[in-house]
Amino acid sequence: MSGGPLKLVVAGPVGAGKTSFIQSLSELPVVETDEWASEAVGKEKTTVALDYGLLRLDGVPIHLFGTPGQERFCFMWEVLVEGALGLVLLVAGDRPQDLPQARRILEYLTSRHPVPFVLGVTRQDLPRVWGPEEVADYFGLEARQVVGLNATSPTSATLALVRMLELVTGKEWQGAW
Ligand SMILES: Nc1nc2c(ncn2[C@@H]2O[C@H](COP(=O)(O)OP(=O)(O)O)[C@@H](O)[C@H]2O)c(=O)[nH]1
Ligand SMILES: [Mg+2]
Repeated sequence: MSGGPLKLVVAGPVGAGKTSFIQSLSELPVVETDEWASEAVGKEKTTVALDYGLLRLDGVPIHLFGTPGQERFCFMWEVLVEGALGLVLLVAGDRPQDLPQARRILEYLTSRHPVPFVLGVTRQDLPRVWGPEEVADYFGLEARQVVGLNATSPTSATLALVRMLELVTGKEWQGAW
């Protein structure tokens, strides 16, 4: 992992947990660009441009960029994914109705820039949500590529990040690479 700043992109539908995930991992206060939503997105404010956070792994800075969830901002997704180390695509386990949109985002991004990705199913701390196995079936992905998490928990978010980095490096995490 060398050559230029390391960038990780977090994508997914509105409400998937992107901003929470970046907040859970970032050592800096997250720069948010939330604005009043122009669509009914189930919350008043939503990310319009991007979220930015920073974390260090073994001293190596990793820049975290969260993409806006609304599809009218899809041109931003592409800009962000270019040159990224990896992609974390999030979908909320209690919003199966968002799975088709999550699939569209994934296909949109990976068809333009082949990038290693992990699919994160958030809200695993809540009862009666879709688990990673069910979502893996829906996407036709291997179990390894789909991870359940609570995006609001730093420990849980870190484990999802580790899975992503294992996929990127092809190595298992031993406490260091
Ligand atoms: N219980 C629980 N709440 C979550 C989880 N992820 C996100 N949330 C909450 O869901 C709401 C939307 O999350 P947010 O990070 O803003 O989603 P975004 O639109 O993808 O950036 C917030 O109120 C979060 O606190 C999770 O894994 N578990
Ligand atoms: Mg957000």
